[in-house]
Amino acid sequence: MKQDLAVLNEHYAVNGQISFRELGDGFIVADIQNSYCTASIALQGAHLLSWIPANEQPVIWLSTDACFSEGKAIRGGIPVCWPWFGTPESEPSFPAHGLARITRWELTGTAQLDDGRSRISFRLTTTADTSMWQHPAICELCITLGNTLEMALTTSNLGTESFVIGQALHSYFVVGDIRRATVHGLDGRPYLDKLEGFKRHIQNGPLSFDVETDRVYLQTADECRIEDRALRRTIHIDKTGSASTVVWNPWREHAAKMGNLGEDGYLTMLCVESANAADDVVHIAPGCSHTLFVCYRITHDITHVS
Ligand code: TA6
Repeated sequence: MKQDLAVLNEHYAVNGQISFRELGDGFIVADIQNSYCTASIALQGAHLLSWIPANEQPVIWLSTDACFSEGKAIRGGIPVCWPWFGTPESEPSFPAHGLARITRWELTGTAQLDDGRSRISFRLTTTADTSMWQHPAICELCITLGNTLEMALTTSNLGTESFVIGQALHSYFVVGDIRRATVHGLDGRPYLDKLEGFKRHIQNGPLSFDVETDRVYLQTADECRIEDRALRRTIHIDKTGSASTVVWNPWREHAAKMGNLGEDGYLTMLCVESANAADDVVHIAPGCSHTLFVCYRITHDITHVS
């Protein structure tokens, strides 16, 4: 059954917690509100657009210049990069970060949990005939929304041959001022610096930001923290099933070239992406599956606000 607005609101709305609306020309969004948070998720890409815990500033950044039209990547939120990260060397014409984020997913479930949190799940099915990715597979995203945000991205191989995926939850986080934010949890980890032709380095201490930064950290399963001295909060990024962490801020010049980050948008966003990219891509055998899981939460424990 085609999942149009009427079908979605009839079969998947949850009274007072989950409803659906159109952002124009068939671009459908789920709105979630419960005692812990409000959120919005586009059916294209199962793309989370916002998450605002109660009594908290927005946690997920969305460009004021983001556009919502079928088949076009959305600037901000949490793009699901799948089944490749970046652009495949062998297929430079393929869309950056995969086909999942520019494809409409099927809604598979909505629920209000006993603890009052909301849960919503989506599925993307590929076959031997899928353009750019001829593998029978199912990619599922289960999102649980409360005063924490949990996302489980599961890939199942339905075919008879192994395949390799690159993937990321390409999360754009809100910071009060990128110049007063630091990322902790990557000290000592190897990383590929995209701005130096993916030259390999080792991270020394926390990351601070005063220039364009675009790095793929490898072999790291560790929790990351964004310490935001401007908003006097810490965003905690826990993960499992992810060996890479990507850190990106375009800074002024690149942001201006990209043209859709809004006026000085780069100053209030920071991507810390839980991924499997570069050396860390995932091999999935027939009949097997893999899950990348993240949990985001906020604490207010920053004392030094220099
Ligand atoms: O995740 C970092 C990155 O790969 C950067 O190199 C930059 O291209 C960013 O993603 C934005 O990608 P997008 O395809 O969303 O414009």
